[in-house]
Amino acid sequence: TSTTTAATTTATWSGQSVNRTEDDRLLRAQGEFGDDTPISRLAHLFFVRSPYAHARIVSIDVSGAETVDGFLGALTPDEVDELTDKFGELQVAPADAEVDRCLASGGKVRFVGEPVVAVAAVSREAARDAAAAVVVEYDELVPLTSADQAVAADAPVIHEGIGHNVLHHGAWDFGDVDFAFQHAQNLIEVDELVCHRFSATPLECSVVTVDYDAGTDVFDIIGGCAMPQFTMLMMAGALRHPSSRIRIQSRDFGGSFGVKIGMYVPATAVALMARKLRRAVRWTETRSEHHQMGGHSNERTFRNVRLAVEDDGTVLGLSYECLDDIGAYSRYEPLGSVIWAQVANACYQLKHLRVDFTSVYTNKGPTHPVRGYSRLQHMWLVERMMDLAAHHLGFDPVTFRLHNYIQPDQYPYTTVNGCVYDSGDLPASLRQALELIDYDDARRLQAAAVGTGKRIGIGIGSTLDSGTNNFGQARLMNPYLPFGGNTEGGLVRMGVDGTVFATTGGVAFGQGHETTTAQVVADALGLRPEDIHVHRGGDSALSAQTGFSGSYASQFAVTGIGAILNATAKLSAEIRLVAGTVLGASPDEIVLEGGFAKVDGDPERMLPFGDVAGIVHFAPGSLPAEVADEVGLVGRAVYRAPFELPDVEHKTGNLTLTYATQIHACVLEIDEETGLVEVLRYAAVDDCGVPINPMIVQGQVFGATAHGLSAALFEHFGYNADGQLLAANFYDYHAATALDMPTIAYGNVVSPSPFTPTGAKGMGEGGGAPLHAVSAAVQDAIGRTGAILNSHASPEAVLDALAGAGADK
Ligand code: MCN
Repeated sequence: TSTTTAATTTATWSGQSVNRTEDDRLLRAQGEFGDDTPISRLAHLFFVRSPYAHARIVSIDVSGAETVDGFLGALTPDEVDELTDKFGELQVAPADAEVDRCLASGGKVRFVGEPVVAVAAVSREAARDAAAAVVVEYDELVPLTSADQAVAADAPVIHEGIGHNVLHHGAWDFGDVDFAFQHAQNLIEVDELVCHRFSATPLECSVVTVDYDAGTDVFDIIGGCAMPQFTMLMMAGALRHPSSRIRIQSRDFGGSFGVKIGMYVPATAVALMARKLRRAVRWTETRSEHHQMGGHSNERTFRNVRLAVEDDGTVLGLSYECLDDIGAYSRYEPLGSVIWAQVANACYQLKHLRVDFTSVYTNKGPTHPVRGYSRLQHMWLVERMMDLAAHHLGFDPVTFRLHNYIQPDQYPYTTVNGCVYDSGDLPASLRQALELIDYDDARRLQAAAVGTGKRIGIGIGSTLDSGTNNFGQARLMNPYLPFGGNTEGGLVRMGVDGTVFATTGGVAFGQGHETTTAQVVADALGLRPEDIHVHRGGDSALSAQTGFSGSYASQFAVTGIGAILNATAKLSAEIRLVAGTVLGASPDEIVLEGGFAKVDGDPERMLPFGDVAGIVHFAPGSLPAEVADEVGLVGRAVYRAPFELPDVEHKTGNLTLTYATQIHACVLEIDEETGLVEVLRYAAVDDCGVPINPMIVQGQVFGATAHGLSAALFEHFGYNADGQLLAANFYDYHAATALDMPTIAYGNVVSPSPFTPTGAKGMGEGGGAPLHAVSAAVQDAIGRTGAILNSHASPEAVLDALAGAGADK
């Protein structure tokens, strides 16, 4: 059901569930994934990885590898230290002294699975054998496997150059928290809550192929890369190589969900090997390797969490301390320390907020952005506290939320830290979600289950997906960064025969960009989506023409489509100028329809697009010079968020452009004996403003829901005391399959964004609502006898909670 109508008035294709253009080639197995590209004289690379979490490297002997048939070459840390600079980082001193290179640097290894030596051979198998023959001698050091160990006064230091294990510390104080705590009648306090470590497990692990041309000194890189321009910059810096001589091409790839932003690290080793061997080299990551260093989510411990609540249920203020365990290297961190602030209020009218945030190094796999990066942990905490407060004060969680939600007439809503939420209707979304799970009936089921050995719980997850801005927020942490928010580029041109081509800056790896781009361009030029040829921006050579960007932060629907629309408007103006000139009309009188430029209201006077292109490309002399000089039938444009820079001094940020909401509701059953959880009913209600393609939006919602449910119920990257990863394969790390998934009832509400060209809001990340909904439902099943203090509803955690461990205050 929709509560509002579309903002676009002339849309024929936008707003329709047009079938995805990309599916035809993917379903016929004609996609081109990492391992598919045929390359002649291809060498294969395999990494020798550290078996220890923290150790000094005493010696490395590659002579054994040299005797393996097919061996081609090896790359050692000493060579890497000599040939490269450390990767660029976002952090400021002293944490910028971190040593991060593509192989273990500074004579140490810092997590199990860290690449130590790279070996190349004529086949993948030979490379693996050669790697196995490399002997590395280690001197074990004490591993730090928790954030608490890392901040202890006598903790060994992971990066000696820094001198301690703290990457970043920030105190964020918005409003007047002390006032809130002095005046509220109720204080809900929890000592500790933990958001667990999981990841995204894309279907395709990373595959990177690098060809090096000694003649032109160009690295040609093919691999799934979510941000080609960012990767190119990181690699250019590390390799001391001009970025103009690094080309990155991402073709089809089986998902990123944020984690493949880190591909610049292994890709740098592959590039060095390709240059060393003067031949193309491919690295194909195994699943275990991916689990070890493919990028984990932020593992966050919240302490001294306090929520101030009035007797009538009004939430006034929240404060907490937080320790983020980011693993051994700060790949894209410490952005996680601050990016939660985009959603400081979560979905609520919170007036006062204080967060003391510390992110620390440990001897675990590095964290990367993972769908909902850093924000979902904050929102999980807020949702948890809402439920605990409702339980404690005797409110129904639904009533409590409806009372505290930001109300529809309050948008645009300025949050406690100065972000502007654009639009939303949370109460309508919640009511729809409750209808979809039949809330009243679920409560009856719950009552009927009492005493049966099964418990029923009902939970709500309220969440936001904040589209468009990472870099603006990064300035809050590091004011020296040159970034002032995100832009995205787009290029739309007409070929010599009138065919229209569109090139996006965003990279597509499953989101359906080809289709939605074709829809909006078709509308703007009076064509059909199948008439538009879309180049996805996964090629840095192409996206260099369109602008810096890639795919992250649920931004394509806003910035990517915004740029494409701006570019199309420029092309449209040129078409109308040429046609008007030829047909003797003003450009304003020309309408574009069905592949023709027509004089409005005069059906006799029209020019096919092919003729427009023909005149411009082959007969420019037939146009007046001032027109011919103007038109190239190319529209190139950027789109940027129309906001000012954040006020760094006061730590406020208003560069995020859109806030899609998702309200999930869940009914689950707990087996009191085993602690097993079964989801009985599930509803996801999305409000991403005006959908460009409702079917694609629904697909994204289903994907994000499955991801979140899997994280909540199954996925966990645990480490033992030695720093060994306990879930390095799919036997030990259960990622949900279709069989594990409940039927998801889908609903939508449309609150158009007043800030975007189509009224759309970015929504692909989903915001982690299933994590919140599952924790809430387990809490509801358990009631006041225990509190759900961990985001992972494992059977053990459920049994602990049932036993009343960690009772809420
Ligand atoms: N869309 C729409 N109407 C809207 C909003 C979005 O039709 N009102 C469409 C867009 O045109 C786009 C898709 O929905 O085709 C997602 O759009 P958006 O929310 O802008 O997100 P991005 O395209 O920028 O993609 C990134 C986002 C993120 S940050 C993660 S993480 C994620 C996600 O998308 N990773 C994914 N979805 C994924 N889907 C797949 N299959 N694989 C991943 O790795």
